[in-house]
Amino acid sequence: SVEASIPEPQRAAWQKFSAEPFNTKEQFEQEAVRHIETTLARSLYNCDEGAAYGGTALAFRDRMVIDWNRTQQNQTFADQKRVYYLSLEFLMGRALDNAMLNVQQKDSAKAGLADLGFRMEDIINQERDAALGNGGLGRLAACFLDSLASLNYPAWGYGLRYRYGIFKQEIIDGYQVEIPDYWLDFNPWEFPRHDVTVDIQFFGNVRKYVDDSGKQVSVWENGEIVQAVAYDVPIPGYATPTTNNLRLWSSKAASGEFDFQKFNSGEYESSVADQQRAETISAVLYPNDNLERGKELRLKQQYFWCAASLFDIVRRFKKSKKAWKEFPNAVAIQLNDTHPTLAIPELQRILIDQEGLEWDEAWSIVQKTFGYTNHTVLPEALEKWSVPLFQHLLPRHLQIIYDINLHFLQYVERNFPKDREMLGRVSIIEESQPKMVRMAYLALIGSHKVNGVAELHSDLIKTTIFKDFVKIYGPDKFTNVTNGITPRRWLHQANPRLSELIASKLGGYDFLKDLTLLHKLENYVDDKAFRKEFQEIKFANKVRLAKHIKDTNGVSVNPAALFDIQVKRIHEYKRQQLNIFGVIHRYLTIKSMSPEERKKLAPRVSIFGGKAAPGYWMAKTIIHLVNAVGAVVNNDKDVGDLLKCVFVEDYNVSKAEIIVPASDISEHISTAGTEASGTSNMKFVLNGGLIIGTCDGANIEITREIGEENIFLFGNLSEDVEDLRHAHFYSKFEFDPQLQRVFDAIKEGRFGDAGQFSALVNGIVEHGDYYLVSDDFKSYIDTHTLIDEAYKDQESWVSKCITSVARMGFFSSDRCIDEYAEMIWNVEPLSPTKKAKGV
Ligand code: T68
Repeated sequence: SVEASIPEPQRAAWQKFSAEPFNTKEQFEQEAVRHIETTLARSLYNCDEGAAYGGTALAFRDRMVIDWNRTQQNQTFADQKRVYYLSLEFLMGRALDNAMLNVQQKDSAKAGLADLGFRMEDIINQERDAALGNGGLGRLAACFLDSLASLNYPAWGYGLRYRYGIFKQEIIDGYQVEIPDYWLDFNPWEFPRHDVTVDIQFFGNVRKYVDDSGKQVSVWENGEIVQAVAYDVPIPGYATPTTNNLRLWSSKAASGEFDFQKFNSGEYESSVADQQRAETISAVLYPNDNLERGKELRLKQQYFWCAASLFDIVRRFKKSKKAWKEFPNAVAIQLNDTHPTLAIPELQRILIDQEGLEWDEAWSIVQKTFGYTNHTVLPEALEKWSVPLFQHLLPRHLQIIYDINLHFLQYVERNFPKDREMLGRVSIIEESQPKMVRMAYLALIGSHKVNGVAELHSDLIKTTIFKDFVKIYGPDKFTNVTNGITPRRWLHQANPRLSELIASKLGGYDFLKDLTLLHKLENYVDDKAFRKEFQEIKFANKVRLAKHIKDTNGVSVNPAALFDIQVKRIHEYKRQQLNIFGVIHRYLTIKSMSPEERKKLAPRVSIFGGKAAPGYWMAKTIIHLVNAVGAVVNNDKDVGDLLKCVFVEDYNVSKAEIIVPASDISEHISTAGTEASGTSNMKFVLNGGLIIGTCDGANIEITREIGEENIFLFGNLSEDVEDLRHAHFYSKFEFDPQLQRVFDAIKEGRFGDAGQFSALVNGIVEHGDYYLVSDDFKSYIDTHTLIDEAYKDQESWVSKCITSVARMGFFSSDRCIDEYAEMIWNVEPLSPTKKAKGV
């Protein structure tokens, strides 16, 4: 055991003074005040909310560290297989509220803070979001970390410690403006490990020679070295002592003699410049979602992070002194999209160049170790890197990739001798000018399982981008793991009153660990008191959002109106343009009505939010149109409360926690076949909102779970998309008159200079309407009419909402992680040691 390795007298001394986690209000206060007075050097007389946040966070950090150390020791000694989740993005949001809830000490802290003169909510709001991600992919990684810890899996996350997270969005005169997000001023949640460093090489050349035993050896040398420094973030599980680790790498100049010489020979400035160039690698998160732009610095980020993580994983494995063939029994590595694909040739390189394994033996270890998750079929999002760039930056890896490809193509040739064209189609190297490395193919070939993130998506990858590979490897290499969300953050934390109401009926909070228990709520669908409380909670959440909108946009919205929300990254495939055209249609309809007719209408608030990639001009145009429409509609006396249109600035995780619980209807309206899964759809339904959506991504499974009668589906199906696109080019189009009326209003300049929006309209009218907005428009607005009617019948509406919540158990990320563990990783949970205590 751990203890037995330490001599008795020392053990006794350690145990006597070892830290204990606090469990009461008084103990919390003692810890918080100590930190405020010592760590932060403040006092009763100058403790503002920022300092109170600091003291609270540090008190919780200390508490988590005790369990964290214990967990790491426990996992090391248990020596079970571990999971490593490699993701270039972890969209964590705020940590304090989550930490308080997961260690179940929020009540102590709330009472303690009240004693000290502070309100919990104000303290929580002091924290900045850790926004190291773009959208769904990054937030999925964060939900997975929460589930891995909550389910006691021995697991680590590996990522990059960006100095700048996703930009902060400001709306100025209706346009998006990006502000850098420098978030590390005060980050109590990370532990710099200046002793955990890895030297990472770039550029250089490969020298080959034959050694004494006659073996070909490759040495990658004369490159430039950058140092990776580890920063560790504790990830507390819910209601368990298990506290896992998220290791983020930061880049700095290698402290070699070279710099020292430069420094001494008076080249101070160029030595500082080297320093800064090295630090650039982990400086900034690329702000594109579902788009790859082939920038050299991005490839550098990817290799830097993969190489540091693999070095760390291999170092840990080697301490166990096991044979290399045991590696896949000790290590499972999951690739979150193709961003970490370089980990595949990197492990092969370590095994053959450094550890001296034969190619085949090494490759078999590699394939057993990796699993690859695909998150998109959009062609513009599939990663490709130019061969010349690769050759320059990572010459040895390019050779290894060519060798992987050679072995693979020989295998294909043997098995499909008649299909010569297949070789070109499936080659990792695309024979273009310049040649390109297709990362998704490399990820697939180097992994033992490939999964999509919702059923439709997992089917689509098998019939489109990976069709040939299904023939080559057979269907069993491909599987589906439908995405999920953590109910801790997305129910308990974001909607505490709903969580409490559910707990009161289900006899406690067990549903937060087993979300399928929600099914028992169906017994309360007709319970008057329950329904009333459920509605009151929704209303209170809408009041909270209305206040946020008033404070930030200056627009008053009526909380009794139907809140219709679309918040997600702005992208043509997600079709915020369809939504805003629908809003314009509604506005024009209201304008054309008599005052008597208007009285029969259901009041609406259309709420938009989301960031556009800074270089995505069309997405920025959509934001501009939403704001331009809002400026007109919100100030039109004819309209009043019947319609408001607002754009919530700077949508992020902490804003989502306010917005999601306040929706009546949310929009998940991507062109069928384009949204791999979607995860906010799950969040909205879990919080008692209904959704309008296309038959796409996880909407389909949500429908299956909650029932067709509880969702508003519309639009064309994915199997018809190809033909519809084709038709736009080969037949003359008569647009739906209602959509035509919307376009006419824009062209007349009713929302400002029409020229600003012409590209958006022309994309549909003249350039083939790739996202099929015109094809789905009628069905979309007809469905909104149904929604208006349904909302008027509040009794049946509430029944739909409650029934839906009760049937959402499937969409917990806990279910999802258990599926990965069983089907892909072959790992078991490790029961935590009972008591959190030092060595
Ligand atoms: C999203 N992908 C999918 N990508 O769009 C969404 N891409 O359907 C799915 O639910 C979610 O992943 C989780 O599976 C993204 O969010 C990116 O953010 C991204 C970032 C960089 C490069 C490419």
